[in-house]
Amino acid sequence: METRVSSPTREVFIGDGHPTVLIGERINPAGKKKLAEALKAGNLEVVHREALAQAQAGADILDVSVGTFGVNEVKLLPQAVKTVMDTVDIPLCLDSAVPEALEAALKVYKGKPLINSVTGEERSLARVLPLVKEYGAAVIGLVQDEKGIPKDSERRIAIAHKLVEKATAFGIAQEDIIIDCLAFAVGADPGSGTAVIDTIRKIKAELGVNLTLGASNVSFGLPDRSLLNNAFVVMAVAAGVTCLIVDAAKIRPAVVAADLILGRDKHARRYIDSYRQRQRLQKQEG
Ligand code: THG
Repeated sequence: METRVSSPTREVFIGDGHPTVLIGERINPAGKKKLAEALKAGNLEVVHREALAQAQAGADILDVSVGTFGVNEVKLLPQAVKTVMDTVDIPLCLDSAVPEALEAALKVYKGKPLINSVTGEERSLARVLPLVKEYGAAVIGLVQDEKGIPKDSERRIAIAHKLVEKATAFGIAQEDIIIDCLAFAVGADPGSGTAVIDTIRKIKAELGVNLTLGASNVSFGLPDRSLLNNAFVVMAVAAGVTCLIVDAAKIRPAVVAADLILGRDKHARRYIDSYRQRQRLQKQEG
């Protein structure tokens, strides 16, 4: 199972035979007052800067979200996507809960993007799957439906089956569906960490599709979030997740280490390169 996404000049492959793919999460106004204010004013300078920084930090794909109160996503998402395409040459993940905004972004995107996301809700399936098919994109499917995000593994797995069935019925290849098991804050619910890991293992065994996670959700409300996020992504990768929506600058070293341990880094080349790059940066800074 191999998902291919692309920019005009680069291809990225997601799958068990490849190192874990990192989708940079930082172009997203959630929890970032400055970025939210800039976006409301139509200023895309921060988007440009974040794109550069994340590519430099080793993100393989960039998630682009402008969703915040007071922003017209249909207008702004394609503008943000153009800004990012003019800044970096890596593939993009178009992130919006507004299908019209996804469509507007798809119209300007050059290459094969990831669409983030479709849910198990009939309304979302009916609106987003045709876009995935028409634009030849790949899509992230969230395991939530009209009743919200199920707590138990069985219902999450059932939604994953439904997402894959509906997409394939639309003529979308299984390779182009990536399931997101949806992580919860462990501080709020002590069982949520193991529930997600358990769900990942089962969906992987039953469906064989690629899997992703937005890792930062795990640490909401707790101190030293980066430590928790790092511990969590290593477990998720060991359980079968093949791409992650993360802050690459904070997460990449641990994921590169996990990939080496799991046999996805021949001759430890990426591990050693990653070490050398951090050393160079430290010297520059210190
Ligand atoms: N699954 C999928 N897509 C997603 C998510 C997911 N997209 C959005 C989100 N979750 C992933 N992106 C982010 C972006 C930012 C933060 C977390 C997840 C974040 N922001 C800090 C905060 O809220 O405190 C602020 C960070 C800062 O200022 O540096 O944590 O799960 N498919």
